[in-house]
Amino acid sequence: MGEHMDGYGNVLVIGSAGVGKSTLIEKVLGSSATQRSVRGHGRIAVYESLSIPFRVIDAGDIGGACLSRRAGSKAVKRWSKDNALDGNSDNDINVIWYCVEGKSRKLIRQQIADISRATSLWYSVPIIVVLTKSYSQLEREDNVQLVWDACSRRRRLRRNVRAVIPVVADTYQLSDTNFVSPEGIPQLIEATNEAMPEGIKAVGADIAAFPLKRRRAVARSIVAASTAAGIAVGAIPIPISDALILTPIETNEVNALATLYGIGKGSASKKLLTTVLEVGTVSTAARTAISALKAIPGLNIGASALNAVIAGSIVAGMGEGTIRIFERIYQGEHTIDDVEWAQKALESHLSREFVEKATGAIAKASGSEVSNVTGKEQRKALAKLLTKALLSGAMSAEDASGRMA
Ligand SMILES: Nc1nc2c(ncn2[C@@H]2O[C@H](COP(=O)(O)OP(=O)(O)OP(=O)(O)O)[C@@H](O)[C@H]2O)c(=O)[nH]1
Ligand SMILES: [Mg+2]
Repeated sequence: MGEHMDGYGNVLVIGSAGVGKSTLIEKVLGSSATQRSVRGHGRIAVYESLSIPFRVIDAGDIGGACLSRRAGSKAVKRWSKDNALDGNSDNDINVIWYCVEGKSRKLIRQQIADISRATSLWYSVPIIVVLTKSYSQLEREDNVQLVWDACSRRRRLRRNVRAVIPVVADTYQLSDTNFVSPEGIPQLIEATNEAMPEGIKAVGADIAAFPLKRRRAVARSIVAASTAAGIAVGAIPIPISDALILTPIETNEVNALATLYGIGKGSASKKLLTTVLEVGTVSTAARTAISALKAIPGLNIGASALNAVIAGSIVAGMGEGTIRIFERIYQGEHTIDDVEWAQKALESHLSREFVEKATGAIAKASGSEVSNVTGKEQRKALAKLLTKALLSGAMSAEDASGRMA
């Protein structure tokens, strides 16, 4: 299984049980990654993906209990040796991701104290400390500093630890309408490549392309979570303008996407972000889209479900349109000053392709899987329906042509 990919570096992932190693690997490599369980090597699993320029080895809980540390280290050593016997030159571990749960300072201190021992077999291999589950934005900076301070007291770590990266691998739901967006995956990919030895490192356009693909996947998960939040808010009957009640969710969505694509929140990009938001909330394009969706004939879902699905559609359509704009800025085809272009592009997206797709999705919403359930179950079914119709494959036409209408 999984053709051997030449010239790939090897990343070894270490961390206690349950810190989020598997989740992290899945989000970095994408769902199309191949997994090889290496026979006779204990628990180790080797992951490869065409979209990422390195191989990732999950050795389980090497940093944890004594027994599994020894077994895990032995398994990795054996894997390296066997690979060498096969004539593979790329048998060495090139970079270590040391995963530490970023949720509690006490836990971080304990786990950092263990790095030296857990990585002692790979004496001079660069280490990237990944603070997993860094859900609290407020604590991220302090936690990173805490790790650097702890490492600075140990000579080997001072030399080997190259980066400390807070990560939220997967959307973390705080409530029906509130969530923490994925964070840190592109930075981790870039730092890992940076730490690779010359010759293995992906360079130039190659390395830029890898994070772009992964960014798009992360962007989709931000939009999916925002859509679910839009549906939840839309289901609550509030007597104000439809588009306005979505403002907080859309603000959150656009800001998360801006961060993901390296578009700052400073004064230079303020005009762009404000314009994008206005298109999605108070513009004629948004109002026209909403009226078009409301006018779909023959729907047998209740008023609250209808409002919910329209709200979700708008958030999904906004998100998809925003991704397209930010991607092209990220690729250097436009700048954050091309506000007029961005406005037109988003308006055109909302008034044409989007309405067509959303209309189809909403018509489907009167089908049995939605109308036979109520409450939370119904909102879940709606979210699934909308993300499928409005997000997946939505970009394939642009992928082919590299252009937006
Ligand atoms: N929402 C969210 N959940 C996460 C994240 N990272 C880990 N989790 C959850 O934390 C739990 C443990 O994550 P895993 O990825 O299985 O952890 P692991 O380190 O592979 O665990 P072992 O294989 O048992 O050593 C799972 O329920 C994950 O869904 C994250 O970034 N976001
Ligand atoms: Mg796991």
